[in-house]
Amino acid sequence: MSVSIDKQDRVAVVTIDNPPVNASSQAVRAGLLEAVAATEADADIDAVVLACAGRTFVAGADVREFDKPPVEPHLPDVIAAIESASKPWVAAIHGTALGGGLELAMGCHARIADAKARMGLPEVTLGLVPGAGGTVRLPRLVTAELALKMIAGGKPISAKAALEARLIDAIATGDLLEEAVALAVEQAAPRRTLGKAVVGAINADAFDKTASGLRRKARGQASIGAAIDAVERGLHLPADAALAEERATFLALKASDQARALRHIFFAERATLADPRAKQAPRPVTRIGVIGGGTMGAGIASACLMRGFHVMLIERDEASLEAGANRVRGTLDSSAKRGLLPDLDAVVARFGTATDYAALADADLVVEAVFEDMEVKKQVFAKLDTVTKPDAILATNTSYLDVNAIAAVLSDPSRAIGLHFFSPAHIMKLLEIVLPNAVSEDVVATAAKLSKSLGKIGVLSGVCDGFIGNRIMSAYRSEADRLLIDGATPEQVDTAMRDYGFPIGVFEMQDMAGLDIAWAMRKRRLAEGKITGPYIRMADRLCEMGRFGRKTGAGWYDYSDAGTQPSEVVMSIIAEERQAMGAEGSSFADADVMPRILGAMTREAEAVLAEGIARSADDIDVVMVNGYSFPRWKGGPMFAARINGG
Ligand code: T1G
Repeated sequence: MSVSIDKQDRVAVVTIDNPPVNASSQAVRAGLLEAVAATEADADIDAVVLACAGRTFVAGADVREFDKPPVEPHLPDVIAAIESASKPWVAAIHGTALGGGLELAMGCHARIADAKARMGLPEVTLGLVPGAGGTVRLPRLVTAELALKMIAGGKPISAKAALEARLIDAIATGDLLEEAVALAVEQAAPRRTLGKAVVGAINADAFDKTASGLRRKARGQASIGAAIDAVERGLHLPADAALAEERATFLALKASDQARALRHIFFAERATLADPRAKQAPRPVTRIGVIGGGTMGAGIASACLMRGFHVMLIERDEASLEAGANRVRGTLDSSAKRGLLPDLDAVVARFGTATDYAALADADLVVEAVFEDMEVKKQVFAKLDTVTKPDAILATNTSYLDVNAIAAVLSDPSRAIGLHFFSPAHIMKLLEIVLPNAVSEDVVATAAKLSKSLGKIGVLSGVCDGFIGNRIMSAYRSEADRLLIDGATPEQVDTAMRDYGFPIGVFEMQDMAGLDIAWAMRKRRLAEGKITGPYIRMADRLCEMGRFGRKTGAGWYDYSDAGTQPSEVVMSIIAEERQAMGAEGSSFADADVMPRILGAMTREAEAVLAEGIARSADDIDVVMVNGYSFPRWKGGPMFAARINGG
C-alpha cells in the first residue's frame, strides 16, 4: 500500500510508503488524492499530517517515469487538492524532501522537520525546472534570493536554514510525528501558500548579480537559465499564469537531450557497482595506512579522515612526514572552516604519522601514493608484505602502471588492488577500482564499500596503461595534436571544447597541469615501445624549450600580466612539424573540431569496452563525466555518440 491513513484522535496521519526514497510515483499520487477525499469526507477528522515511512520524506518525482508519457493524476493536481482542502495539512519532513517532495510539503499548510532533514529543488541537476509549483510557491515562503539559489543552483538547505528562512514552521525536538500531530491540532485553518504574496527580494541588485552569475556558469546547460526565468515569472506573474508557464517549461525540458543525458548519468552512477564481485561480504576496515604525504597521499588521508577512518600516514623521513602532515591538517582546517567538519578535534585525534612501517601493523587497508615509478612501488609493496596483517588489503594509487606487476611482489597477490583517486582526492567523486588478475572477490567488495563510505563513485576497471579515463584522455590529446598538424590552432580547439561544454580546452588544460608530467610519460612509453604510428613532437619541443605551461609563464600559450595570449613561438613549431610530417595544414573549420575530438574519445572508449577494461558504456560515461569534466548534460562520450553522433 503506497499511501495509508491512520487516526490519532481527530488528526489523520497520511503515510507514504514507497521504498527506497518514497518517490511520488503514480500509485503514490493516486493514493494521496484518495486520502484528500477520505479526510475531507470524515467528520471525525479536523486536521491531517502527511508523513513518510522509511528513510526519507518524498525525495522527488519518480525519475524512472520521465521517459514515458505523464500518467494521471499529475503531481500539480495532487498538490492543488491538498492545498485547497478545507482541513489543515501539516508535512512531517525527515531525510531529504527534494523536488516534488518539497513541492508536496509546500502545498501543505504547515511544515515541521527533523533537525537532520534537508530540503531542496534539485531539478536543474536533471536538466529540468520544478514541475509541480516549486517556482511559484517557494518565493511565497522565502526571499527571492534564496528561492533563486535553491531553484537555479539546485542545492538543498538544512532544516536550520529552512526554519530561519521560514520555509518550515518548526524543527522537532523529540518525536517528529508526535510534534507534527500537535502542530496540526494547533492549526486553526489552512494557510494556503498560493494565497500568500511573494516575499520579494531583500536586495534587487544582489538578486540580479546572482542570476547573471548562475547564467554565466551554466556553460550551455539550458535548465539553469530556464530555472532563473521561471523564478522571475513566479515573482512577477499571477500565480496561475506562472504555474502554467512552469509546467510547460518542465514538460519541454523533460523531453530534451540534456535532460535525457542527465537522467542517464544519474542512474549510471548508481549502477557502477552492480558487479557480483562488489556484492560479496567486505572485509572490515577502520584503520587505513597511507604511504606518501604528497598531494595525492595527503588528499587520500584527508578523505579517509573526514569520513571517520583512523589514518596512519607514513613518509620516508621526518621532514617529508611533517610536510605531508601539514598538508593534511591544512585540508582538514579549511574543510572545518567551511562547516564540513563539525568536530575537527575528533577527526585529528584519528590521525597518526610515522616513518616506521611497523606503525601499519594493525592497518586493515594500506594505500600507497608514492612516486609514479614501478620500482619504487614494488619496493613499497615488498615492505608492506612483511609488516601488515595477512588479511590487510594493499592498494596502489597508480594512475596508469601495471597493477598486476605490483601485486606480483606479494606472497599473497590476492590482497592487492588498484585504487586510482583523482586530485584533489578529498573532493573528486570518482574512484577507479583497478582489478588485477589475482584479486579476491572480498577485496573487490571491500574496495567498493570503501568508495561508498568515502562518498565517491567507484568504477571497476581492468588493468591496462591508463585504465579507463587516462586511456581515453591520451587518445583525445593525440587527436588534438593531429588537429594542429591538419591546420587547426590551439585556441580554435580550446574554444570549440569550451563551447561544447568542457570547463577548459585540451591545450589550456595541459598548460595548467604542466606539460612536463605528460612528457615524462611519453618518454617512458617510447622507451617501452608502447607508442606506435607517426610521433608528433610539438609538445616535446615545447618542453625541450622549458615551456612547461602556466608555471613557467609559457606553454601552448604565453602567460603575462596582460593575460593569456596565443604564441608565435608555438605557431612556428606547429608549422615546422606540419612540414616535417608532410601535411598541408590548410585552414581548419571550427565545426570540424569537436567531431574529431569526440570521435577519438569514442573510438578509444569502444576499444576499452571491447578489451573488457570497462564493464559497460555507462561506466565509461560515469568516468569521463566525474573524472575528466566531460559536460554532465551531454551524458558522457558514449551517450553523446549514441544519441546525436557526438
Ligand atoms: N526517482 C527514482 N528513483 C530514485 C530517485 C528518484 N527521484 N531518487 C533516488 N532513487 C533511487 C536510486 O536510483 C537508487 O536506486 C535508490 O533510490 C537510492 O538512491 C516534479 C520533476 C534521495 C539524496 O533529484 O538525490 O521531483 O540503485 O543511491 O545516496 O518538480 O537518491 O537502489 O536501485 O542516490 O542515499 C527530484 C534524486 C526529482 C533527488 C538519496 N529529486 N535522488 O541518496 O541513495 S525531479 C531528485 C537523490 C522532480 C518535480 C521534479 C538521492 C537521495 P537503486 P541513492 P542516497
